[in-house]
This record gives sequence, C-alpha cells and structure tokens, in this order.
Amino acid sequence: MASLILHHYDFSPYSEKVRLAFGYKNLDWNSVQTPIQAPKPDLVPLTAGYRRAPVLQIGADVYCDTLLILREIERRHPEPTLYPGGQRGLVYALSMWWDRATFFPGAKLTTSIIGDQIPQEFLEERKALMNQDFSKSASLQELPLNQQRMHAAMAWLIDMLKDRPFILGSQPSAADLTAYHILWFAQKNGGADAEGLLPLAPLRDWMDHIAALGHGRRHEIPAQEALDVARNTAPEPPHIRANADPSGLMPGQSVAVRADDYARDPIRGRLVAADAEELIIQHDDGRVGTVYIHFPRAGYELLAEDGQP
Ligand SMILES: N[C@@H](CCC(=O)N[C@@H](CS)C(=O)NCC(=O)O)C(=O)O
Repeated sequence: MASLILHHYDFSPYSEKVRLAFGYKNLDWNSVQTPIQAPKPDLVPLTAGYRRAPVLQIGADVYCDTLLILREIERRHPEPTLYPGGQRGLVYALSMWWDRATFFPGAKLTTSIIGDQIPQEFLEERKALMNQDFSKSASLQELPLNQQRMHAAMAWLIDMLKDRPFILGSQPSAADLTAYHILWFAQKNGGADAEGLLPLAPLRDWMDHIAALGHGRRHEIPAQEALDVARNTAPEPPHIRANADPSGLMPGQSVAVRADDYARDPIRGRLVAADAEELIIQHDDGRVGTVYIHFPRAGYELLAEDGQP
C-alpha cells in the first residue's frame, strides 16, 4: 500500500489533528518537516503553490486541507472510523464550524501570552497572509473579544460532552480531533496562563483521552525523498465522478482554486474531476512530474481560468 507522507511542522495545530488521526488508526506514516513560513520550496512543487499546513501526499496524489485529509485517510484505512455511525455530514459541519469559530481566537489568545517570543519576520508574514497581527500587544488588545469567542464555542463543546466521553458518543470522531487541536495549542504554548483564560477544567478528561491516541508510528524522511516518490509514481485514477461539478465546469478546463478565507493565492491547474464534495486538478512540475491535487469543496472556490465563476 502506498505510504502516507505528511508535510507539516510540529508547532502547527491543524497538523496535530492529522497526527492524532494516525494515532487513532495506529498507522505508520512518513513525516516531512516544512518551514513554518514561506518560502516552502520543497512543498509548492507538489501543491502548485498551496502553502498551508498540513498537506498529505500519497504517491503522486496530494490532499490539501484537513477536512479532506481526514476523509481520505478514512477511505484508505476505514477502521476504526473517524465518522461513527456513518455521520459524515454532521462531523464535517461540526468540524468546519469549530475551526472557523476558534482558530484565530484560540491562536491570538495564545499569542497574548507568548507573542513577545515570536520573531518579527514571522509576525509580518502572518499579517500579510492572514490579515492578523499576532504580536503580543495587538493580541492583548483583542483578548477580551477572543475570550468571549472561545467561551461561546467552548460552552457548546462542554454541553456536547456533558453525558458522553466523545462528541458523537462512545468513540472518538474527526470532530473530537478538530475541537482538540486549538485547545492543545493554547494549553501547550500558553501553559497556566491559557488555563486561566479558558474553561478547560470540564474538558480535561476528554483532552486526556484524545492526547492518549498518540501519533502512530512516525518516520522522518527528507523532503527530496517525498518529491522523488511523486516523480516515480503516477496519480491514481480519480475515485469521484469526473464531470459532477455543480456549476458545470468540465474536466480538461484550465481552472484556479482558492481558499475562501485566508492564504487566497490562486492555485492553477487543469480540472481532472469534481463533485459536490471534492475537486481534483492536475499539476505538472519538473521536480515531481504529474501530480493530482485534491481539495474539499467546502471552504474553496473553483473558477474557470478566464475568471468566470
Ligand atoms: N483549513 C485549513 C487550514 C490550515 C491552516 O491554516 N494551517 C496553518 C498552520 S496550523 C497555516 O497553514 N499557516 C500558514 C503556514 O503554515 O504557512 C486546514 O484545515 O488544513
């Protein structure tokens, strides 16, 4: 079976979500450490410019965004399931709500504690990329609002967990891994100060259970090895219907894909297949040959290259 290669960095909360999925499913995986900021010269040949972390590579297929990465891991390694009771839609919707409601508030609540340890260069890069100022002074100014945002989302999470060990019942789901990652980030980096700002006490047992899933068996490999894997492999035939794009875009068309929230630079390629939940574009690059890049539809826009939606 083709090996799983995760392009990520340890500090990245979104990557923690995927590392925990490997742990829950007890998988072997290869780890390529990417830089925490651009340039990412050994990542972009695989992704046509997509630079957010993490990215999952399997042979010459490249999966962007954790929503789709977890879905793909499940497709290839179904047991134990990340979608108990087959509740995929519920888990995707909860995950997307949580990430959008809490990622910036949780990250900035943390930088209100540790923002003075972050290099200026990184702060400037993130400001341009995300339109967020993670300096300690700016984060402190916004702290009351971010506390309000976090407490509102966490109150719902605490309610969901009041009579059950995990969000969907007795087994963990992708929604648990999603709700965990930004809290992990805040606690790990913000320590006792973060605990004073967030209602973590009722979530402690749940967080311990998620942490105990571990990360599976991680094998560090150099970035060049991952690029060689792509170059020596052909992309897999798509497992989704080729011409099921809801807006009528057809395979073979030149298209641009862009995130609808931040880091919105267009990713260009030729459409291979698209349905309501996933799209695949082809990208050719001297260092990796032909790769297929996969995106979820939720959170991404697909445009014909002539600019028409
Ligand atoms: N919706 C994306 C968000 C990923 C994301 O924002 N990741 C952060 C790191 S945790 C990032 O890419 N920051 C910029 C970078 O790493 O270059 C996902 O679910 O994968």
